[in-house]
This record gives sequence, structure tokens and C-alpha cells, in this order.
Amino acid sequence: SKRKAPSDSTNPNHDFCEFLTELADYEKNVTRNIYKCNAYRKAASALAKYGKRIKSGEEAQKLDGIGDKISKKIDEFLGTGKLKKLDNIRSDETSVSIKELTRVSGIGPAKAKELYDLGITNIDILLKHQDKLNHHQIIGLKYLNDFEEKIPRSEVIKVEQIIKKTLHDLDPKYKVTICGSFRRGKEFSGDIDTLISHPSFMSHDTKKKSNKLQVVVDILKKNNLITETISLGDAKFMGVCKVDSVSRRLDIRLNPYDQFYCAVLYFTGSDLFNKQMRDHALHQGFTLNEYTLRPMGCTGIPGEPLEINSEEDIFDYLDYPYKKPEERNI
Ligand code: DCP
Ligand code: MG
Ligand code: MN
Repeated sequence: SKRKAPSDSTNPNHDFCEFLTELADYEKNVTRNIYKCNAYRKAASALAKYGKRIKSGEEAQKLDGIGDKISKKIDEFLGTGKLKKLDNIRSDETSVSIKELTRVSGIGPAKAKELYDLGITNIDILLKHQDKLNHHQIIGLKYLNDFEEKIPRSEVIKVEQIIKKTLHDLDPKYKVTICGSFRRGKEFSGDIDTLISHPSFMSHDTKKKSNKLQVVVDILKKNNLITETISLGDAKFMGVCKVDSVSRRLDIRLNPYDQFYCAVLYFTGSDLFNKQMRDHALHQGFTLNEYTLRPMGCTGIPGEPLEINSEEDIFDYLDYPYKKPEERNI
């Protein structure tokens, strides 16, 4: 989900992290510069991990991911209590509109700009122009307030138990793993990322149509857990579920049983961690995705998938020190 809660107040650098996150969101949604966005996110994550209050830009610059420009911003913030760049962003009409429109699940920066150019500059106006939206965006708008509420672990666990029980009753061979920020140990999540697999579904099965996921979704709808479908394919469901009073975004992926560990690694994230790990893999002469880890031949053509029996195996092949899920929060 797009709205990350600002780092909690036990982080001594939490005010820096907040302004860096606001700058990251601006680069993602308004300028659409993912490179700058990631640079700000990386810096925020380095400051959050540091554990001590930063006293100067110079001190911050010693950390990995903080360069000259961010160091200067820290000095400006320490000196004046604010940032000119952020003041400008906050008073810029276009930025304000795009920020508001991208609150809707399914509305990304490009769609927000398109709506803005049509004169749709806020949610109130958008409510009257739903003919401009696709199914995902209409659901996003309908549940805007619910989807912005973070999901506590206790509620994710309730959903996990319902899915586990339901699938076990359907067929005890189903394996269900909640991934995403929940698996990384976060107290609150933006959505619920569920990975399922079944030993009768293997990567070498070329039999095209499998309606396993459809069956799973139908039964979870009958159980009144799933309330809406945003999209449903052979391997990926996006939708809405509800156990308590708030509707929640639920993602379900069905991945081949023999590719479980690559899938669990990918779906656990974070997205930045995945990017870092994929880059490391390429550097080591491998290609890694949510299905397989493969060595790259000297011709640049990926070889046969390596045999993997745990997440640790993937780290081992890559000569990358193992990180527990809670250590993948970058
Ligand atoms: N993912 C990825 N790259 C993306 C999107 C997702 O690698 N562009 C992977 C890593 C994510 C996981 O999928 O951790 C789940 O995606 P979410 O968007 O649900 O992100 P999180 O669960 O990490 O955070 P949130 O609490 O906001 O849902
Ligand atoms: Mg998630
Ligand atoms: Mn998700």
C-alpha cells in the first residue's frame, strides 16, 4: 500500500525520517522519479536504524545512503526547523492534488495526473466522475477511509486463521503463509499478503488452465471473508476482506509448490530489499525472481533453476549473509 506510517516516535531521528518520506512520496507521485524516491527512502531507513539522535548533516553523511544533498537538508532542518523545498511542495496546487488523488488504491501517479488535467483536483470532485475510473479505482474510492487504516497484527492473525481453516477443510495439503510487512514483524500492515501453494501444483505442470485460485476465492466468499474482487487471474487475486468492522485489502498468490521459497522471499519483501537482493544476484552472476534462482551463462542466457529447499539456500547461493524477515525492513 502507498501510505507508510511515519516512523514511530521511539526513533530518535523520526522527524528527519518524516520529511524524507514526504520527499520520497513527492518524487514517486509528482515528479515520478523512482530513483530519487528510493534514495530518500534509503536515507530514511538508514537514519531510523542508526538509533542515536543525529546532531549534524556531517554526522549523517557517514551513514550508507546519505550523501551531500540529504546532509544539507538535515542541516537546514536542524537550523530552521523546516525545509524550503517541502514548503514549496506543500503549497504547490498540482502536488497537493496528485497527493490527494493517489490516496485511492489503484490510482497511480500517471492516472492522478490525467485526472488532474481533466480538472478533477480532489476526492470530492472525483466522487462525481467515477466514469473516469476502472473497477480497481472505484473499489479504492469506495473504501478510501478503510484502506488508509493500518491493520494490526492481531487482525491479520484472525484472517490467517480463517484462511488456514477454510483451505485445510477443502484439502489438508494446502500451505498458507502470510507474507509482506506482517512476516517482517511489523506491528501494522497496509494490506494482507497471502501466499498459498499445493503439492499438486508444480512448475513443470504445463496443463494450462488451473482454477484452483478461483475455487479458493469462491469458498472464502461463501465464508464471508472476501467481500469484493478487484482482479482474479490464475495465480493472483486482489480484493477486499472483512473480519471486524473495517474492510481490508487482501492479496492472494498461488505459486508452484516447488518454487515456494523464491515466492516467499519475494512476497515478504520489502520491495527495496528485493531490489537490493536482485541487484546483488546479478552482480554474482545469477538471476532471481519470485519463481526461481538461475545462474547466468557467459552468453547472458539464464541456466536451469537451482534446487532450493529453504530461504537460506537462496542467500547461500548468492553468498549473501542470511537476513531474517524482521531484518528485511529497508
Ligand atoms: N513487492 C515487490 N515489488 C513491488 C511490489 C511488491 O517486490 N513493486 C513485493 C515485496 C513486498 C510484497 O511484494 O513486500 C508485498 O507488497 P505490498 O505492497 O503489500 O508491501 P508490504 O507488505 O511490504 O507493505 P504494506 O504493509 O504497505 O502492505
Ligand atoms: Mg503488504
Ligand atoms: Mn500487498
